[in-house]
Order: sequence, then C-alpha cells, then structure tokens
Amino acid sequence: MSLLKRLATAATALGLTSAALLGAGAAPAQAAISDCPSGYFCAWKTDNGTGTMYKTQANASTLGTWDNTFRSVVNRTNKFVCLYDDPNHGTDGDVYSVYPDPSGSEWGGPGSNSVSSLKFVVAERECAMDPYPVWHAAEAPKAAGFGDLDANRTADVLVRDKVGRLWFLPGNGSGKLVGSGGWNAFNALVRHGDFSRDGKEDVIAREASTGKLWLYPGAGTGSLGARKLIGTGGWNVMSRLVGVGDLNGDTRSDLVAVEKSSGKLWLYPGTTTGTLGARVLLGNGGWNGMNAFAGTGDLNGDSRPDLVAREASTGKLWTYPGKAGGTFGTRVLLGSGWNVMDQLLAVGDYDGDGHHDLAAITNSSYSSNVFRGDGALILYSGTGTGKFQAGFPETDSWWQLNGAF
Ligand SMILES: [Ca+2]
Ligand SMILES: [Ca+2]
Ligand SMILES: [Ca+2]
Ligand SMILES: [Ca+2]
Repeated sequence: MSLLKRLATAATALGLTSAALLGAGAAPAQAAISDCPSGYFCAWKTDNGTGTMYKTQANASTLGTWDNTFRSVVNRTNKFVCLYDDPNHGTDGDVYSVYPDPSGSEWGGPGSNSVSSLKFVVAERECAMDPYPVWHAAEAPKAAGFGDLDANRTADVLVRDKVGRLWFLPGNGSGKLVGSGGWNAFNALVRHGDFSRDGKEDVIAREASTGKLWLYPGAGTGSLGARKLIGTGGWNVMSRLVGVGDLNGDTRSDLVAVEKSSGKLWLYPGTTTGTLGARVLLGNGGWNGMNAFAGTGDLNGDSRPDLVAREASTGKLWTYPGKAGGTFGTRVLLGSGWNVMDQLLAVGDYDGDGHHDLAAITNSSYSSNVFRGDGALILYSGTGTGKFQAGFPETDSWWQLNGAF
C-alpha cells in the first residue's frame, strides 16, 4: 500500500520515494476508519485509526492541539492532501502527499508525529512547487520567432499538467493558465508554426477518442482562440505528429507524421486556408524506430528547417536536415545516450544567440552530478552548424507533468 509518499524537494532527489513512509500495517478498526465522512480528510493520534478523529475539508496552516500528532490518516476527498512537517505549508521539512481516495479504502500513517500543516491540491506536484515548471529564456532578436506564441521574440513553452490544464510559460519563470481543463483528451499536441496564416503561432491537437485534428489558433498572447476542425478523423493511425516549420519552402508551416502500421513518414503541407494539403511521402519506412522527435527549426544554417529524432533501439539522436524540395537529406548523428530523456522539446532560440536550440526532459534513468531521475530540464544550445553544446541541467521542476510543447 503506497498511501503516503514523500515529495522530493531536494535538487538531487526527484521522483517519489515511498518505502520508508508507509503507514501502520495492521488492519484498521473498521468502525473508526469508516467514521471519516465522504469528502473529508481525517486523522487520528493512534496507529490504527481509533480514538479521537480530526476531520477537515479546508487547508490548515497550523494544527493547534493536533500539531505533531497525526499517526494514521485517510483521504476521502478527490484531491491530493499535502502533509507538511513545517507550519504554513513550508517545504523545508518533509512533505508527504496522500492520494485521493473517495471510498476510503486505503489508509495509513506518516510514521512520525511531525505533521504541522496541510493543504488540498488537484495535482500532486503542487504540494511542493508551482503547478507549472520553471522556464527562463532570453530575448532573441536574431532568431525568427520560432517557438514564440506571444511574438515577443522570447522562446516560450506550453505545458500540460496531470489534470489536463494547459500552462503558457513566457520565459520569465512565470506561468499563465491558458487551458483550464480537458486537454488530456488529446494524445498529440503540436506547435511551432503559424498554420492559420495570421502571423501568430498556433497549436494543433489530436483528439484521442475520435482521431480528429483540431487547430487552436494562437491569439498572439500565449492564449488560444476557438478551435477549428482541420481533420475529420483517422489521425489515430499516426504514431507521431510533429510541427516542423516550413519544410517545403512555400512560406507556410507544415506537419510531418509517422504512420503506425507502415512506419512511413508523411509531409502534410500547410495551405493558404490554414488546413493541411494532400500528403507527400517523405520516408518509405522505419520511422517507427524513432520514439522522440523535435521540429527544432534550422540547425545547420541553411535556413531550411531540420528534424531531430531519437532512435529507440540505440538511444542515438539524429538530425534530418531539411533540403530543397521539402524532403530530408542524409541524417547526421548528434550523439548517443538519449534514452534517459522522456521528451525532446523544440524551444526556438532560448539563449538569444541567434541559433535554434533543443531542450529535453529527463526520465527516471537520468543521472548527472546535478540532477537525478525524472523531471529535470536539460538545455542544449545550438551552434548554428548543426551541432549542440553540451547539455546544461537547468532545473528539476519539470516533474509530474503530462507533456511540454
Ligand atoms: Ca514569446
Ligand atoms: Ca510549407
Ligand atoms: Ca537546415
Ligand atoms: Ca540559441
């Protein structure tokens, strides 16, 4: 039973650990545990849920006479309950989270008499950090506004959280809610390009249940406008959708897609009306062997957008240089060891030197002398000649999210 888990707050300990924190293993006195009403968080001073019961539906900055007394708890709400050793939800001490359990079928204890405040949150990461991760980017006067939803020449990012909210990260460390929910209905989100032809970058989303493709026109502020159907169905036959910029050189942004059944790579050219035109075969097969993509924009200085892809079997990272005619030239090896990344992220020019860059979010296999485990953001500054500088571990706050775009 992993009822209680510690949230890592130290830079070197990302990820959940639970082993030492499980509660009392003895069967609860059913009558007492079931005294906790539906919709409440309850706690007892005993290890088996007997005796006087504490119950609340509200955040508590201090616990009064209950300070440092919780021994067993049950969370019959639909939110996470964060338990803090510090008062006022401080994160210097240990932080535990108790999973939503409306039926009250799981219970346990923090294993210590140290809880001094508690808080209800919808996403577990909010127990210890902002709902969105930290993103900083420099103004980039020389780069071409790629990865820039609010058109201020600072590379920005969209992040989806575990509860389906969408956050816009402008690049100054802050985050703005631009989608209040429902975004987990999509199993592909693509950006990097102005598809609607109004000069503002847009988002394309594939609806998992229907295979429909929707265009969410960017408002130029980081927010998205009313969606428009651009694909009536069938898009679930594609394993990957990637925004690549203008691959075929007609000034309109294009999409590439990998077909699940065949491993073929297709180009879907953007059209004058914001829809996608007749597809063109780019690759005859084998593209299912790639399990992460980034449409980074031009990396090698020929003004044509390039594509970065990771080979699943080897962990090698390859660049596919865009070439005249809207195809890709011979791939170039960028490096190996990339299987420790959960996701590649095309971020435009984050450091403002005029060259497109790359970011990656780590998975649990990642380890460096700065961060370990999942949820670290590593930045790779492009050289402008098709290469990247060594990765820079930027922050470990990209944890417990559901994708970045
Ligand atoms: Ca921007
Ligand atoms: Ca195009
Ligand atoms: Ca290029
Ligand atoms: Ca750069």
